[in-house]
Amino acid sequence: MRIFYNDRHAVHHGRHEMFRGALVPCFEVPARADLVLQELRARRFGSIEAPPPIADAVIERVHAPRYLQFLATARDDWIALDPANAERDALPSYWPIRTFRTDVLPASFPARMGLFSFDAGSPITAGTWEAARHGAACAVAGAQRLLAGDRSAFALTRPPGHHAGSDFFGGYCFLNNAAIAAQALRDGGAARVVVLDIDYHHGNGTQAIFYERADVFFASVHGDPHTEYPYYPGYADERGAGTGVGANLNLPLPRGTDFARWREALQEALRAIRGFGADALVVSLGLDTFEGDPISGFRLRGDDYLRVGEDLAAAGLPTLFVFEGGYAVAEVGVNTVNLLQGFTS
Ligand code: SP5
Ligand code: ZN
Repeated sequence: MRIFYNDRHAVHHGRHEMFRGALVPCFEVPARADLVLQELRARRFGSIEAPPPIADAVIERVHAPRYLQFLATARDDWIALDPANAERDALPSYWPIRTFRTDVLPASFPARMGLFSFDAGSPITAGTWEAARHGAACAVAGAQRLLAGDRSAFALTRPPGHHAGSDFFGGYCFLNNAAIAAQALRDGGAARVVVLDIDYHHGNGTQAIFYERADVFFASVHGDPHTEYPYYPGYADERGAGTGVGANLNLPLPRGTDFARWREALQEALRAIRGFGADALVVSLGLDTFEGDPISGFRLRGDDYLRVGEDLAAAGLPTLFVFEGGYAVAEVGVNTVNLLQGFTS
């Protein structure tokens, strides 16, 4: 399996996120990707390479130009507010809910930041734009391998992507790597593509991007939004809209769910995927379903990921894995490579 590694990921290293009124250290840290890379090397799994650069046009297939413009200049705009901001990360404080105007682009940077985000947990740092762009390049390079006939590929990158929508960031995500890859597969000739999201958190960004489309099926197994982040989307009755009706499947599960029950939901998603008749599969690979995850509530164990990989392989589709969440840093490398090993065994 070819692994496209984002060797620029560590330039995005947020200091703090807002949690219940306090700034706490970021959960989404560079060591996560470092430890996956270390485990891949230790087990001599796959061939690790750098992706070719990505063209803006490929990102623009998924993300709105005014949002990309915002991200590209956010750091400079933040420092222009106050030179002392060079030592701080940017977090939003204002959001335009419901009846507020969102058609006018505010001149104020903090106001623009709220327009393009949905939480205060996703700091924009000095390296966010660079790391995110290189990450999207990894996902697209993997998609190109599938189009060239490879059975599988892995985009090892951070920041993650599945919470980012066409024109918003949040949930530690800025560019939706999985969605950009799915679109690249479509544009490269795959008629029907599936994104299967097995991160603990609902992939609201990916769902939103493809919600009205019949050519990209989105399926997600995740914590019940009644109690779990991102709270507002992710319910089972979200089935798609317009021509996309039926091409969205949410399988929310309660906090505390163990592997046996989680695996039944995975099988249900895989049955739906088989029925859809896809040419390629993109897996949003979050490892925050692990029992030791500090911010999540499922109870998968290390060896369970071998079985997950086997189940995914049984779908029989060219498969691109895109790294998403997983915050039990000490175990994230072993769990990730277990899953990939299960897939290839
Ligand atoms: C990609 C991904 O997995 N994003 C997840 C974003 C979750 N953000 C909300 C985190 C809430 C932190 N809860 C801390 C609990 C400490 N006991
Ligand atoms: Zn997650």
